[in-house]
Amino acid sequence: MILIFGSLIFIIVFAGMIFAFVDREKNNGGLDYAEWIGCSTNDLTLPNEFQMSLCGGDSDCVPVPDGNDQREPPIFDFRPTNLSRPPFPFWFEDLETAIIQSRVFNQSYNGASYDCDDFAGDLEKNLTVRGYNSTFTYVFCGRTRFGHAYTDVHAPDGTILFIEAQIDPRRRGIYANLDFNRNGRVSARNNTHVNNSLAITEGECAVEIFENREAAIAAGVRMD
Ligand SMILES: [Ca+2]
Ligand SMILES: [Ca+2]
Repeated sequence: MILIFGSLIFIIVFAGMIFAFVDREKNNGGLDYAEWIGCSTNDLTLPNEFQMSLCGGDSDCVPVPDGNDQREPPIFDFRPTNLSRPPFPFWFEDLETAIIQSRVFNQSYNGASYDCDDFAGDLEKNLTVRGYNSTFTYVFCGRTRFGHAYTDVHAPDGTILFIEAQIDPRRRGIYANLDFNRNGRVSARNNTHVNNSLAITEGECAVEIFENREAAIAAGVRMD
């Protein structure tokens, strides 16, 4: 009797585990999200922690806003590019060649004088000169007080790639997935900064896209 009862409990628990797994897969559209989106890490459950490691161990790569700006400027949705089936394969190859030739990733990280915003700003300039529609993205996460900067490149079909400028493209992981809440789009402010760490746009973070690093500073983003 005890044996039968124990077996029954085991079967119920095991079935629960299977249903939990199926449900999780269903929420992700039945796809391995990491492979689908071409992101910067194999484990997207901790995107912020992964990005912190890219700041040379300095989690305050760019300062997090702490003001009391109550404005609510419009939020735009950007579509990340599916890197497993890129619509412009030669365009992607050329882009990676351009990033390698820029050699920005070879700069030495220095938390006081050359950190993420400098990498991202310099790569943006370099790619713009090479003819790419390139922009600069500032990310801050209010709850964790994490800040980071990326270079973006806009693909010919209007989708956007967020690039970790501190990584050699010959290694995996230069494309960052900023779809923190996994709803298939990156919600961001465009050329506008809100100095309020609670003014989030994407998951628990705010994503702000600017023409370049200088435009971000002019809009009020603090860079160290
Ligand atoms: Ca999203
Ligand atoms: Ca800096």
